[in-house]
Amino acid sequence: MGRKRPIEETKISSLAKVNHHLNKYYSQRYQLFSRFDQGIQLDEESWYSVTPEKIAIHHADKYHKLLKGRHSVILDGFCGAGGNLIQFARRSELITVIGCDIDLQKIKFAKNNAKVYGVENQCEFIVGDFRDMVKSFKDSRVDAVFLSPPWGGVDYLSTQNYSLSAMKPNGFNLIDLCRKHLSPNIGFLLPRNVDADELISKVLCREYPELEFESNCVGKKVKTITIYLGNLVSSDEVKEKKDKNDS
Ligand code: MGP
Ligand code: SAH
Repeated sequence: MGRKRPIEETKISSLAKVNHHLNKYYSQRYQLFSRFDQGIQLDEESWYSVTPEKIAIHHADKYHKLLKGRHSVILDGFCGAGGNLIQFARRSELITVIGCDIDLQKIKFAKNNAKVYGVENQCEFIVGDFRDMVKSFKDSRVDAVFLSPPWGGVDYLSTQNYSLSAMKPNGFNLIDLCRKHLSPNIGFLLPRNVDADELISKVLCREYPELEFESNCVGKKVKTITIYLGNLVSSDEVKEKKDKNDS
């Protein structure tokens, strides 16, 4: 008699079978969450949107360097099922992560998944539209923001040069909102087909003197791009400076 599969795995496996386009994500499940078998819960959008664990750990290292081991607050504006939120919290007990998502179901998954990794006590959750929520944080206790909004579904690669203005919410507006109401220290997770020229020129004319542009790989494959703004830019690794852009 074969091994009995855990209930959650069976449920998700059948979801992946019904939705054939989810099969490839299911086969990468341990890259998404190494503790997948301990009760991770995801819905369809989360399957194709969650940040692979290795990349989320890298993001957390980057923020931890900025926060220098102090008590700090990171706001994960589009936390989904918690791929990034969990790793930010795991990086240090001194970090509190506020996870915001417009979808109550995602917040329920994020809470459950944070529990699987034992970091639920470091996480706070807000259900709502990030654009509205931002304004209630005027007297900010936020040290840094992470943005990973929807890219328009699994077909985001069908365009050659992906523009942040095509995102809903508009990615350039999100940067402006964060800078105005929260913190200039922003990490923004972007698709690998992002229009880098447009991105760099439009961000640098937003009073940011520099930005860091990074490809994120799992194995040899580039999965995502991340840009860093404000103090998240590593001083020794400045990729694009305003003076270079101007010359
Ligand atoms: P992918 O291109 O769908 O997968 O997404 P992959 O494995 O590169 O596909 P292949 O067919 O080219 O091999 C790559 C990664 O981008 C996903 O694992 C997610 O982390 C991230 N991602 C994808 N989408 C559609 C979104 C999104 O809408 N929002 C966010 N924040 N991340 C996404
Ligand atoms: N980084 C996450 C995945 C984020 S996917 C992870 O690793 O798990 C993008 C999320 O943005 C989705 O969960 C979606 O519900 C949420 N979202 C979409 N529009 C939003 C808005 N206006 N405000 C807040 N969240 C939003």
